[in-house]
This record gives sequence, C-alpha cells and structure tokens, in this order.
Amino acid sequence: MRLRFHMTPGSCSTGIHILLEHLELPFEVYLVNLPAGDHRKPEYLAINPKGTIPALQIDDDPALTEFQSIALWLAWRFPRARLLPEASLDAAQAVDLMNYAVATVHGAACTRIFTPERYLPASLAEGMSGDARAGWLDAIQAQGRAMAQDAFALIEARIDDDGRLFGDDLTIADAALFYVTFWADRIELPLPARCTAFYRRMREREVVRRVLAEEGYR
Ligand SMILES: N[C@@H](CCC(=O)N[C@@H](CS)C(=O)NCC(=O)O)C(=O)O
Repeated sequence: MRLRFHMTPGSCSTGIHILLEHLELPFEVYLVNLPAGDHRKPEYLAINPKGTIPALQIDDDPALTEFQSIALWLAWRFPRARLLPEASLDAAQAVDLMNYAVATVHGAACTRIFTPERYLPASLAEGMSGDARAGWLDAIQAQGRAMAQDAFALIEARIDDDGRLFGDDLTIADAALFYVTFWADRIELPLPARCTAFYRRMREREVVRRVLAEEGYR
C-alpha cells in the first residue's frame, strides 16, 4: 500500500503525523508550504481541490482531505493499534471529542485567532480606515480566544485526573486534542488544569517528541 501524506509542520496535520508514526507505517511525506501558497497551486489542487492540509493519498484513490476521515480510516484499517476504543460507546465518544477539537476549537475558534481577516466581510472592510480595520481584526481574534477557552472548559470534563482520555491508549481523539492544545501553548492561551495535564502527558510520549522534532520543534 502506498501512502502519500501532505502536511505542514506545526499545523493540524501534526495530529495525523502522530497517528502515522504511532502505527509505524511506511509513508511518503510531501511538505505543503502554506505561507508560500503551495496549497493554492494547481499541482496541489489536483490532489486536494479544497486547498487544505492534511491530505492522505492511499494508492491511486482520491485523497482523503479531512482530519476526521483520515484518522477514522487509520483506526479502521489498523484496528490492532486501538486508535478507537473497543467499546462502541467509547468509540463514539472518541469521535465526538475529535470532532469537537477539529470543528469547534480549530475550525471555529482558532481560525478566528490565526486568520481574522477571513471573518471580515469585504463589503464592510471596503473604505475602512487602517485603525478601524485593526480594531475589527482584534475583536475577531478576541472572540476566537473566548470561543477556544469556552471549548477547553467543556473538554475539561472528558479528561481524567491523570490527563488521560481513554486510558493509556493513543486514540484519534488524543491526536486531535493534542494539536489544538499545542496551538494553545504557542499562542499563550491559558488552559484549564486537566487540559494542561493532558498536554504535558502527550508531550512526554516518545512518538510526539519524535514528530515535533521532525517538524522542527524542540
Ligand atoms: N476541515 C479540514 C481543515 C483543515 C485546515 O483548515 N487546515 C489548514 C491548516 S491547519 C489549512 O489547510 N489552511 C489553508 C487554507 O485554509 O487556506 C480538516 O479537518 O482537515
């Protein structure tokens, strides 16, 4: 089986990178330089028309282009690694948490923090002074930070006293929650106690250390 993984260091693809390394699968890495606009080039759009990362090409099939679909495929394809908890309700809870991290913490909150300009309607921005524009962008970022903090406060209840989600197994929910807590750390967004314990625990995992080192983080 040929796996081609399209990723950007320090992005949401880090979560998938951790799962791939954890499975000890041979895979080819293709770096997508987002600041340079690689994701908007025709070669990449031919692989993922959405122009986003991560993307995973499995043999010659159309690429999987969502974090959740890639994570679930890996879990189903390699069941012995227990990326999904065995009990059906726990498995559904893992999907619940993964999706909340990806769709709400990342998709709704962090995008406001990282790319506030995308939330400023062009019709509103037209003719706006520089100061007014900066004020709007600040307000959108503040909204994103508040949304992220609200979300982490809810996630708190899903983490045990030792900072674990589903025991010692590394699940697809751990991978998703890891990348958003990693971002929180980088942007100095305060995390509640159990989220912090979870993040510290993940940083101590050998596979996480290796992936972060490969992606250029110490
Ligand atoms: N829904 C996608 C979104 C992934 C996503 O937004 N990735 C960001 C990087 S963390 C990206 O590709 N941004 C480039 C862009 O949106 O132009 C997923 O879950 O995989």
